[in-house]
Amino acid sequence: MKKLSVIGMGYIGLPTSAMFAANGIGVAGCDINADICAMINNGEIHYIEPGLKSLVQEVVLNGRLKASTELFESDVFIIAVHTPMTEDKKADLSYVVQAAGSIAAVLKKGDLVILESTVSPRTTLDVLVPALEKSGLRAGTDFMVAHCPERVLPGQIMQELIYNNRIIGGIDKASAVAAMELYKTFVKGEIYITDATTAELTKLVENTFRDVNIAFSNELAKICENLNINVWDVIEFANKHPRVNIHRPGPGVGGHCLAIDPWFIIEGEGNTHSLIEQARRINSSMPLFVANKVKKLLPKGGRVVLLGCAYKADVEDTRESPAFEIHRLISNLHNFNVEIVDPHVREYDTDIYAALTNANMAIFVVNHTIFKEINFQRLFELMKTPVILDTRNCLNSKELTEIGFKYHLLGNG
Ligand code: SAJ
Repeated sequence: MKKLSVIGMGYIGLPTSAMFAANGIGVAGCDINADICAMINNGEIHYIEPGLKSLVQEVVLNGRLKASTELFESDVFIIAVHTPMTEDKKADLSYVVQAAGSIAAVLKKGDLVILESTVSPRTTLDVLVPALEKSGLRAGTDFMVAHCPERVLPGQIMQELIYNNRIIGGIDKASAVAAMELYKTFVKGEIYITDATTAELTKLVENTFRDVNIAFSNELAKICENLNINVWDVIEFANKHPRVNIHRPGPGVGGHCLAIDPWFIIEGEGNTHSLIEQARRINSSMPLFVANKVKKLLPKGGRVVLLGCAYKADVEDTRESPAFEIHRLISNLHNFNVEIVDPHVREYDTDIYAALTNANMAIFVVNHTIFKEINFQRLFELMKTPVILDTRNCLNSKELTEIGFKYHLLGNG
């Protein structure tokens, strides 16, 4: 039986470890954060992901997953550390390099190293391999290296880990095949093998496709407001065409993937990225678009409540969420007092009705399912001026208008 170490017990490393462990492979989980390791060893997890906690409890209890701050000798190493973006919008590979350094210290002949973290193109060849070769061993001859980017959707990670297709890029065929054999342990989707750089760019391109498509829909939202028509109708009708699939406009694009990955493509390119960069800028302009709309609707200012600051529906993750930029922009307008409420985010989990008492406007920034349970009749009675701005088209406009709300929709002129 092979020994597997997974470095990085975060959003991807922990569920991946639990999945291997649940399928019979002993996993040594490694993280620089001792508190996280202690939590895992107690069968606890440090973030919310449906289905993860029970699986972690099971594999910790049966001894197949054990976390430590130390990295031990293994046969396979999976790197699942995060790759933040630097101030100047480049991939910060320092955690990958640090992980590679600790692997190099225990690497032996015949080992396989797999990079799951999202990285800029050529990182596997130009950064990871040289860092591992500091061991004195040679990649391709003494050990194998593959890039197997994660592609799972937060909130559905446990199912998607099993059923999504996977792209695996090796520094050579043997590396790709060895990684494929390993993932077959639990992956039921197709596994496609290629070279490392192709796998790296493919991963970035998937999220960039969504980002560019969303930018298109956001631009349409602006155009429709100018034309005094409803963008949601336009998109719905256009999407009736068999070859059209326009994404949803909104208050901006958040999360650690779509808002970041396009920059990893742009970083290594000269002048060939104007479309990708422009799409980023359009999506980043949406909080200002929302703030301007608020100013137009409430010219005299007042108390405004933002509902939702997670980066998308039904998650607790607030990374890159446009809500904070909207908050900053509206707060900076004179005579506005802005509050955030989000039942999914511990820090902002305050009473919705209390927050909206005497408020002049409720802005729905996130389409959390839980918002559907709001008693709008009660809200109507509590608010000073019953104005709603729906940035996600997630509310029942007819019902709200009947209650007496002034309902406004992003993208509807
Ligand atoms: N959004 C819109 N309009 C849309 C779709 C999304 O405004 O039509 C916004 C969301 O509100 C959110 C952001 O975009 O703020 C990103 O949300 P998302 O659901 O598109 O994606 P993520 O970031 O949660 O996960 C993506 C997924 N990639 C793809 O679907 C191609 C996931 O499979 C990846 O594993 C993940 O990125 C990642 O880790 O790269």
